[in-house]
Amino acid sequence: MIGYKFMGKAHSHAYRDVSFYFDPAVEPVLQVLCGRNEENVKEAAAKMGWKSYETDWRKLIEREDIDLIDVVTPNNSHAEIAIAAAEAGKHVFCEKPLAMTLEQSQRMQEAVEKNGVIHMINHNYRFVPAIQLAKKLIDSGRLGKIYHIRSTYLQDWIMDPQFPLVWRLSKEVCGSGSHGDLAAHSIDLARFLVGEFKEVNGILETFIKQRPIVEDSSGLSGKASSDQMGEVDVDDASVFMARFENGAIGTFEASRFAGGNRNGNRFEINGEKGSIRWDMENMNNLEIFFLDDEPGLQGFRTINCTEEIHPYAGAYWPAGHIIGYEHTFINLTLELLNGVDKGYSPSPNFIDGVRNQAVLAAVEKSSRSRQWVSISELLQ
Ligand code: SOE
Repeated sequence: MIGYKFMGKAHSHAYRDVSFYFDPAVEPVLQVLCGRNEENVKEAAAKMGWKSYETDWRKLIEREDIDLIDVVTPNNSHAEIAIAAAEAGKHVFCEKPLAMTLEQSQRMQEAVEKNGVIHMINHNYRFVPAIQLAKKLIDSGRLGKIYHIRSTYLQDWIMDPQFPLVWRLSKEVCGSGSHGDLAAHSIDLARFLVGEFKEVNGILETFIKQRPIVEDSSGLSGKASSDQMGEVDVDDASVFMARFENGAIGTFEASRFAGGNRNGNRFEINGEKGSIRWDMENMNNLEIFFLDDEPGLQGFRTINCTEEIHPYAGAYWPAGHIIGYEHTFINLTLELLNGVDKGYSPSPNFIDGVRNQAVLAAVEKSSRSRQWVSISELLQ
């Protein structure tokens, strides 16, 4: 695994725990952790249970005792590392968004396909039992034809204008701001549940255009190191409308300026026979409304998806004993390991990553041109 901060911790925990709760077809071995700063990577490896460490990812990729490379670095190195890993015959698991641009993501897809390696991208929210129930209800027709998705992914961690210029606020490192970081998750859930996007029309906005420079910009917080200011060249918020191939329409809002929302990943989907609602901060529950319920008793009911009948839930605790954020990574890791064993790339994989990147790029283009942008035209 290359990188060891927030996502590195989540992935490491999942590798360590997956065999505790499930019986994956292959066992993960935490062989090598890689990071540029020797002292820090050594300490992280010891803490998170990795057997050894490297300070140069190219050396890591050359090693013969590695089957899979997990990329949890900032977005500007995903493509280079993933392509090199694929060319060295290693399976690749990559953080989202897949790349900085659509073109880069397409090269990543080409590389994994050409080299016949397994690939997957980390959209962990698909692996929440309540989201699996949402998928089952929609696929089995219980909601009928889908009319609407109303999706928001709201955070508030950079509202203070004195919050420093960390890496997530630099286009050179990230490609985009809340758009690629947050809207990418909403796009993935919409593709998973509603279907493929047809066209989009959106706005990206940066509210605070300059921020204090910070010496170590690698974290998600920190104190400004001087009075010197630097330019914020990514969006603080992204808002867009969408039409789907199947006729559904949607609205999407991703923001880091939605005060009071710490990780407000939420959506509502309305179909001809019913509606569903989900909120990450209450992630074990799915709210469901059926139009054919008895008149006078109609209303949203709350299903607590902790019973054994729900995917993944049975591996953890008795019904009603909820699971959390970290378990979404464990569930995803189970699928990744089974894919590696059986020789297929579980969804969401790099093909999903490219389609996601196309929607991100289309919204960016629309924000610049103030026009609707078709996804299939970008993918040509
Ligand atoms: C930070 O904004 C972040 O950790 C994202 O990078 C994750 O993908 C998201 O799930 C939670 O917020």
